[in-house]
Amino acid sequence: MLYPETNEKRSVISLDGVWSFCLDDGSNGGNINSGFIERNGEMIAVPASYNDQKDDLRFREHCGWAYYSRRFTVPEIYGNERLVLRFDAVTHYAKVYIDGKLVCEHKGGFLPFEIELDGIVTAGKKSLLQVAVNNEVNHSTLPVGNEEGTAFFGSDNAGVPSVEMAKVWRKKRNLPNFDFFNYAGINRSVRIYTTPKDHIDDITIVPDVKGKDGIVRYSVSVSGCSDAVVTILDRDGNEVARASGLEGEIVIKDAKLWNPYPGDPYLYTALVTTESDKYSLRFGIRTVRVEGNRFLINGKPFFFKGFGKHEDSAVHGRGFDLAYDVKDMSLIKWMNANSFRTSHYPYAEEMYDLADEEGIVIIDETPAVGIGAGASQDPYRTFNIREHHEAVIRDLVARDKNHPSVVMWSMANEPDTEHFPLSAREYWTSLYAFTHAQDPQDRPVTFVCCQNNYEADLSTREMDVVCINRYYGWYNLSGDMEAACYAWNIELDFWQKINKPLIITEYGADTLPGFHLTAPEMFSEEFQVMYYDLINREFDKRDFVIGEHPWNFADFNTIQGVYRADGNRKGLLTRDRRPKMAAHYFRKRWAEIPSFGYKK
Ligand code: GCB
Repeated sequence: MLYPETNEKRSVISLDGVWSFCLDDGSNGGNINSGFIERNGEMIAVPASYNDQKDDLRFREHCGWAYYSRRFTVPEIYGNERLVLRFDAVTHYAKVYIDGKLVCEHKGGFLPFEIELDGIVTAGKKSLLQVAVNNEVNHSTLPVGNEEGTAFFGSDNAGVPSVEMAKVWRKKRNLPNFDFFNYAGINRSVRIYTTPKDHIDDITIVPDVKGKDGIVRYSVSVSGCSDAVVTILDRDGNEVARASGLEGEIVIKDAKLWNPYPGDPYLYTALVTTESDKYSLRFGIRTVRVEGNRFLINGKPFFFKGFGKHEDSAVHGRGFDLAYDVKDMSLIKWMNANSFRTSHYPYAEEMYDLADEEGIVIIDETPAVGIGAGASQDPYRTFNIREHHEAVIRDLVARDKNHPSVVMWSMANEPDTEHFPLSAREYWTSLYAFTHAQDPQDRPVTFVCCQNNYEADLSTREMDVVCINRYYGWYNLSGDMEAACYAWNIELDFWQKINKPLIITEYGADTLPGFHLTAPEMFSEEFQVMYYDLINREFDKRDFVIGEHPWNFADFNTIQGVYRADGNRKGLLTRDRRPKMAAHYFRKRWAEIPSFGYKK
């Protein structure tokens, strides 16, 4: 799927701004025709989550439908163009109405969807756009919500069996099976873009390297056009190669490769023109391959220094904020990191563009978090998620396939692979094959495992790279770093025998900025530094540990509960991006660890 672009042939009309908004009172079920929206509308900013924009628990805790509404007019000059309405992300379920007519439904809160406006909107005439948004999470959504009445970190069932408690709860509530706030609404931009009637639908680029040359296999899908010319421009805009045809192979002599930070992330532009349309796509030439227990980028062993992140900031919630994205990129480089995982959902497209530009490597994750955790029945047989999971992977790859920064797909975070190991293995290995088949670049595929009983888990070892989240010294063996390091070594001995590359995708300790101790104990800044320093020394002894991603880049908001004071505090930075001592610690450590060749 192409990102909207303005050029000689195309233009973009932003529908971001202040919309009218209201929460459902439980009586409308996502339908917009009762006059309810007109009677109850109040101002809300788009894009942004609605939860923290008002000073009222009803917005924060809302569960169910909410309604957005605004009017728009497409300028008359676009009367002969194809018009497409694009939502970059609506969380988690959207019903889109134009002039009272349902024109689209979309499930999944983190990927774009589009509506062709031909026959629906007339240029020069005012239209009413209304969006019903549902934020419910359950056993058929990704991320997964709990249906049995137990909140992940909730404490409101004090001593009462949760199933009993659920009966007396008066209001409907979400019980997320994940540790980040269930921010909802129109979280990313809304636009109408124009293209000529005969137009380019999609472009796929598959780069390779042969000796000193770059090889670019491409394909262009079109509607109404019969041919395409692809011109490759270098960074300065000079033509370096050209081909014609809807698919083909282009050789770029003495190509400059896209290299991760602090190397040069060289980007070329593929300028695609047809008889009527034009689109320019930036891409990089690089290779990605797993070999033995190495992860090779451009044929050299790469070491992942970076983070699990979140899209999370005050007021905006999970709403798109370009300034935060730019700032985060700056901080990633300031800490001498080279990578991050889009934990626990696909991020805004703009972030991937920045990563391409800065040479920051991405592990691209779906929103499949919490599958089965704590479930009493086999989730792979009882949850209705497979079809949706495949749709999300298909759309994720279609959206992000051309980004050089994306080097691996993560199908999920922390599914249960331990209690129903055989059906888990069947689910994950078949989805692994499905994901590989979707990707024209055939990047490595994984999911992130958290099972304490890692020997019982038969799925993680089947992935291209083993990714594990572990909290020895925090949730278990709390504060006892000697025991934590011992436990780490027992586990690393196990993975060593599996003989695959391993990335520690999460480890960390909640830390209150400004809380200092001379003898480091939990929650102090000194403890966080000691925790990482001691554990990292163990990782350094193991060649197959090819990456360390402390959890988390920054403090973030989550569901309230006894484990969480003002959110999850495991950030190396505070939520407003100020460094804790551990940020300085990693900045120094990673200055001495090269992106390539750290582990031979
Ligand atoms: C995990 C989860 C992450 C949580 C983290 C924690 O394993 O993947 O979403 O936030 O632990 O801090 O508990």
